[in-house]
Amino acid sequence: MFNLILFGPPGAGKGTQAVKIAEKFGWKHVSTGDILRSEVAQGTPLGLKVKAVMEAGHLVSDELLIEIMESVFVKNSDVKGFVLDGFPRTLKQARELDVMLSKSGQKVTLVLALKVDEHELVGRLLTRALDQGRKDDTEEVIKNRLVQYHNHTKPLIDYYKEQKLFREVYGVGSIEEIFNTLSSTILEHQSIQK
Ligand code: B4P
Repeated sequence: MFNLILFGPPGAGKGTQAVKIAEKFGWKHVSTGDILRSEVAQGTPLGLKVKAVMEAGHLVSDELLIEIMESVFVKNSDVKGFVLDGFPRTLKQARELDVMLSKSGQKVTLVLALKVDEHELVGRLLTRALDQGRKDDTEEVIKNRLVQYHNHTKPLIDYYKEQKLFREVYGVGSIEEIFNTLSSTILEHQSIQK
């Protein structure tokens, strides 16, 4: 089983690339952002709890995210692999992910990070605001999301570097070019594992 974490700041292209990777390799795409947005759209108790937090560009609590991911793993015990998009986002989530995977004898296989400079990130998210009208794509909220990334998510780079799981790919260029680089990095990693 291949457990891939697609890593990067908001707007780096994680969601865009995760869909393509999941399709090519036959893996299950799990976007915690999509899961949370769907709860908000349906007005579930969980959605009502997280709506304001998300709209302000803050991180939803680790406890809720861990609960969500536990149920994802239970429901998808038969898949060949996972593309985790947006999870983990804090050190606590990363450590809990290791615990959850170890319950079925699994580990994180590879962390692929998309490297994109901040100016490009803000531009992309503002463009998405025009196309999709996401409430967290305003300039002020984007700034907040980047601060959250620097404070809580960026430290995961060292966590995964220490485990020699971290690989970085340049995330600027055409979607297809970036996808090809990500795919060949995965294939290379698979061949080393065999
Ligand atoms: P997410 O949905 O994960 O938000 P994101 O980081 O902005 O998504 P992503 O990075 O995938 O955007 P993409 O590049 O695809 O999370 C939203 C919120 O949910 C968080 O702020 C938080 O509140 C909450 N949340 C989620 N997970 C959590 C967790 N684990 N813990 C706590 N809270 C959590 O897209 C960006 C834009 O760029 C798109 O418009 C795309 O078309 C464009 N793009 C992509 N590739 C491009 C390229 N190569 N060139 C030009 N544009 C490109």
